Amino acid sequence: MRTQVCIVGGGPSGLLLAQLCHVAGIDAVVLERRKREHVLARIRAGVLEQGLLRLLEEAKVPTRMDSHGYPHDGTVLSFADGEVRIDFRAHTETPVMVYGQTEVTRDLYEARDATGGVTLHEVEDVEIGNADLEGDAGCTVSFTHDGTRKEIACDYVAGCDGFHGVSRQNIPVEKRQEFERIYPFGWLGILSETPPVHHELIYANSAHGFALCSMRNESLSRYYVQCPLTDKVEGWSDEAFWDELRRRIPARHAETLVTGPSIEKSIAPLRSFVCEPMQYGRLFLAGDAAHIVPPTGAKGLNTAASDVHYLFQALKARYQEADSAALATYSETALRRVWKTQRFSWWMTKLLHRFPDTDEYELRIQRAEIEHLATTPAAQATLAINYVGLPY
Ligand code: RFL
Ligand code: PHB
Repeated sequence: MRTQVCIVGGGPSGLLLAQLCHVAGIDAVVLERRKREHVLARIRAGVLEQGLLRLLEEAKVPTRMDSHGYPHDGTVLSFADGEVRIDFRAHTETPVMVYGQTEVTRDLYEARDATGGVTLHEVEDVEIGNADLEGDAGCTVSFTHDGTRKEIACDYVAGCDGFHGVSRQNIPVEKRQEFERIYPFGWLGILSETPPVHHELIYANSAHGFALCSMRNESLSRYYVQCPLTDKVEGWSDEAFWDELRRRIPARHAETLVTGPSIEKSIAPLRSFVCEPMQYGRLFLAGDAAHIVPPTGAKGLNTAASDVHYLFQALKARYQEADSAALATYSETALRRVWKTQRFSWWMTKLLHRFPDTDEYELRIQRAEIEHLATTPAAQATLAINYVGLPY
């Protein structure tokens, strides 16, 4: 087999890149380790920036955004002594879109099916060969599929295989630097077929820890509570979850919260991570393969999308104008935005969570930061500008 770009990973980053390439006449093959149903069953992001919406349009992906997407003009942050509404529209004239990652991924798979592009599922033992070669010689990706060892010759490899993927490991250790923060808590999340407690998201900082009220539609809610890393999902009954959530959100919402059985429940650890550089020879990393943020700022999928944008622009220049300059500086370009979303996600996490080792001094600093935010329009504007998405 031969292709121009071999994309390792069929999550949102890989599929979006594949569709953009298709529209630009660049040939791509997608290799995914899991079954399609597995990829589609993962409940993850819920808030999309305009940049990602524009990319889906550019990739000519028909979405169900008109019927299933919910534009949000603001979000609520709640604290022990009150609430602050961050008005996105007033500060940025830009809403965000509440539309599940599951839906985005389904739309992308359907668009890929329609184009007849090659996507191989259940590939194992992916190995990238000759990634370091400069000049005209291409590289290879070998893998096991249907019990047979196969090889694809290609010009470039896009490593879109998420945090636990293999692509990043192909950058020699001495050529890569990794930056990491592990947070001392996780998020216990549930999905329930109940109406959302409020029409906007609520990020709650409470004495009992962080909580988030989110949603997918008028009858499907997504809620999270900060929990110790040692907790197990089996140890959390639905009742215990609802009780804990009620303790953490403003009383007026706790009183009207509609509860019901959870249809999904999981614990996600929180981590910040960046790999530099995001490229090596003919290999280019995009999305979670190169960086991770704690979900507090809703930036993971959105930052994956901005990487895909920069990588696609660079590939287009290379194939349509024989200009490789943007490819050579891809990592530098992408990392500038990556670090800004790292900063924002880290800051939101510090602002809203209870850290187990926090002393009284740090609690006072957190309270001062909150008061500053609640009383300073410029601080609210900064939050809004980052939340709706920095320009590409
Ligand atoms: P993914 O989605 O992990 O996809 C990578 C794909 O690669 C496959 N793979 C391999 N394929 C072939 N060979 C291998 N060796 C492979 N190894 C792995 C995997 O099976 C998978 O299909 O990475 P991608 O595409 O870069 O997308 C990143 C996003 O999924 C992620 O950043 C977001 O989900 C993060 N995130 C959020 N982001 C937002 O922008 N807004 C949000 O509101 C938001 N909320 C969240 C989140 C993540 C969460 N969790 C569970 C970590 C909420 C949560 C709870
Ligand atoms: C979600 O709806 O899953 C969600 C929303 C906002 C976040 C994180 C997760 O910051």
